[in-house]
Amino acid sequence: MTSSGQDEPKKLQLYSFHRSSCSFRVRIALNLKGLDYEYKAVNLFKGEQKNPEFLKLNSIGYVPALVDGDIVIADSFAIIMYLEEKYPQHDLEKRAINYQAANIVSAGMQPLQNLDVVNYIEEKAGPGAIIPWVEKHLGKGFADNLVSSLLASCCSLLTFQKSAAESST
Ligand SMILES: N[C@@H](CCC(=O)N[C@@H](CS)C(=O)NCC(=O)O)C(=O)O
Repeated sequence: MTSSGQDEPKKLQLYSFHRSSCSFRVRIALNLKGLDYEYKAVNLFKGEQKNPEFLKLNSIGYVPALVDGDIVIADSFAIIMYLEEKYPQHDLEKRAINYQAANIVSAGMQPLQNLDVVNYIEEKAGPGAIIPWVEKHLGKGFADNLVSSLLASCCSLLTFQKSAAESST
């Protein structure tokens, strides 16, 4: 209870695996925003994402999942959008560029290398078959420095806005 008699807000909880790129991006966002959270480890190599307790949070069996009081959000992109709306830091234009870069990675690249996919390909096409598959799909996403150019344009936008603001004062 706080001194005004209200319940203390509960600490955010992040269900995460240290090797999961989807979890990295949420940890990065939480840290950039300076938000304190409780780390709940889910070991994908031990299959803990399939434990009934975790499936109650995310029935598809993927990390990350964020618990904010009664709210459960189980998708890195949705979590980051939620955090930005709840604790806004950026203008619309910068958010749009960031969402584009994030979605290329989270929809066009990462899902193609998920454990389920990798194991399935290795099972059907044999050991090592996964390597050209991953190279192909990572290569597409990183072609022409697509993601880095987007992020660089976002940074130059920031620099431009900062210098415009400085010159108008
Ligand atoms: N769209 C989801 C994808 C989540 C996802 O694919 N998580 C991977 C780790 S990066 C996972 O939990 N994989 C477990 C498995 O394949 O069994 C997100 O961005 O959060």
